[in-house]
Amino acid sequence: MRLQLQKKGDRFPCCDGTEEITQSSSNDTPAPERTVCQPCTAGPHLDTPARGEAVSSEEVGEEEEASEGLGEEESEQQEEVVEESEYQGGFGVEAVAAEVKPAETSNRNPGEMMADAAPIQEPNPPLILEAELEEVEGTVTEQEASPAPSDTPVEKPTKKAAAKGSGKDTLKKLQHIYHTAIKPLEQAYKYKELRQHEVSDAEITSKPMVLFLGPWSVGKSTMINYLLGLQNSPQELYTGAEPTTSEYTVIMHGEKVRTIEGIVMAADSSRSFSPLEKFGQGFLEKLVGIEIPHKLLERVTLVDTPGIIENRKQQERGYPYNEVCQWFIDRADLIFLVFDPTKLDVGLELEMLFKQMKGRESQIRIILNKADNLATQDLMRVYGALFWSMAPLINVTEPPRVYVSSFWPQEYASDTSHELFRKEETSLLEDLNQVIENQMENKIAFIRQHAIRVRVHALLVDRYLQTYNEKMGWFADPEEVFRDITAEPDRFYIFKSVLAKANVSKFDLPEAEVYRDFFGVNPVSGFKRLESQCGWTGGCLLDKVEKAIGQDLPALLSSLTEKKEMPKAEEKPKAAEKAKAAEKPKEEEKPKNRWRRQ
Ligand SMILES: Nc1nc2c(ncn2[C@@H]2O[C@H](COP(=O)(O)OP(=O)(O)OP(=O)(O)O)[C@@H](O)[C@H]2O)c(=O)[nH]1
Ligand SMILES: [Mg+2]
Repeated sequence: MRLQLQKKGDRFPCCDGTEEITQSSSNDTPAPERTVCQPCTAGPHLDTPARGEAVSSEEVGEEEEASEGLGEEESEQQEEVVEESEYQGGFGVEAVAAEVKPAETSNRNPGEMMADAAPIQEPNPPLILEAELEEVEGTVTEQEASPAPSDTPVEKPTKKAAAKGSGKDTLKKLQHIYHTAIKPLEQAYKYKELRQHEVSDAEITSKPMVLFLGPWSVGKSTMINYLLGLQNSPQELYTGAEPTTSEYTVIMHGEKVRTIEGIVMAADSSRSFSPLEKFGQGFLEKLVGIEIPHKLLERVTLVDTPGIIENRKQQERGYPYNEVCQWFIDRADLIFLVFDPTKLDVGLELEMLFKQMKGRESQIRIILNKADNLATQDLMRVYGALFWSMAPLINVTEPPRVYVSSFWPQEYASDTSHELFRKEETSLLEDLNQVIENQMENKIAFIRQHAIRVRVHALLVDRYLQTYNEKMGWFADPEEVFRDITAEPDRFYIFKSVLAKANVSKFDLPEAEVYRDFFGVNPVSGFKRLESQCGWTGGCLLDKVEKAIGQDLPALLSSLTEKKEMPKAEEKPKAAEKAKAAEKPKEEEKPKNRWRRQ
């Protein structure tokens, strides 16, 4: 049974006497300012279960069992969810209610179910800033120091808290490595001005980001609506058969539904989007944030993007499209590259995007969406064609995973592969869940990739400077020398000599033209040689970055893996429990991931 759409407004039935906020359009179509009502009661439930398999009563039982086993802390959190959801008018209440409701009346959307499928023992903590970390740690110490009042039950440190603690630790170490080993070199060689790639604390501590990219009208916005269950709600993203989305829409968690203009998002340094200000006011007008109190968004931020229109000239967009894409691609923990099987045109803009994704292949998932438009045989043909057109673009031994399904709440057409679509949808959600759980690993990898780029940049500037100094004789014209070396860097083996250094990949080298502009603003003579960037106590800047890339960050990564594995060893059931468990019939075993259908 597929999810049935509701009449507009049903989810937010109570507007009288509630706060009204406006939500602007995120589309080309000049939509009127929309009023979002903050409901005073929970919206009604849909009568049919979500698409795919319904939550079985067996699973519901398991969930009840699990919640019985939760500590006080968890119960409190659940109460909070209920309070919040009353306010949301349906999202959260439905989620909690679905835990105890029989499958037939469950109406939860896939994203919500996935959010619930999160392991009770979080591998990574909610991310917070260093200052907050210290504050938190200070509070903990104070609490530990003062004895608990006799009538207060002493809260034992739970495994969840321990896991959180270890995650916080990793985050703190990551920030420390960035600030002490990478940032100094970044600043000394003005890396920020080269690629507009500065890493902020907010970025290090932000939630994982999922980016939706692809040609126009392939169903990106519909997919987000479906994942979050936004269809027919006032927050529903605009969709349509024509090119619809013209803005980068960041869908994130908030206490209440509200829209944030791009200029406001960029001005707020506590958000990870403030570096986007560098792409100009033209771009900020194309950036919009939507905060929604949704459970999935507590763990992940989704970004909808304008569809690629191959025959559109880039300058028409009014902002540097490729650079903006690069910014999001570099930071995305997961990139959903969505295609419509009925129009697989790979043109120049998409090719450019593939180039920009080099090095991020493991984050890419290709989605052959709207697969319900084709009969199975045609779909197979399209699948082959997709790989054929992508082969020269994604040149890795292990090509990205392709998901074939139809990510919308409508019924699949009768002559299509229902079973396959459902399984693919489940796999995609598991994949997403995995990425959320691995967020800390991704952050470390992101910082390491950033460090590699900073190192390459510093080596290049150093080599330019060395060449410049060598060419500058008593009678040399500085202007002429500068022009020579920036116009023809290959004549002076600038890039080749950097490439010859250990661990420099040609794919990490920026284009030579980039340095013509860079040195035009930052004269080459204004920099210092790398060999002179050493302090008495701190060592040399380059050595620090190299140590971070080669030792510190990989060590942090492996310590994280060890920490994740450790609780498993501690949790080993005692012999008696083991024997008891062995007696139980297999079906009663709890699946590791509650989302996975066994
Ligand atoms: N048959 C079918 N149609 C779909 C599916 N998903 C979306 N659509 C339709 O495809 C059209 C385009 O959907 P959008 O979500 O607006 O596509 P988009 O990729 O966001 O488009 P742009 O914003 O223009 O880039 C709409 O008319 C949707 O109703 C699907 O799974 N199957
Ligand atoms: Mg769209």
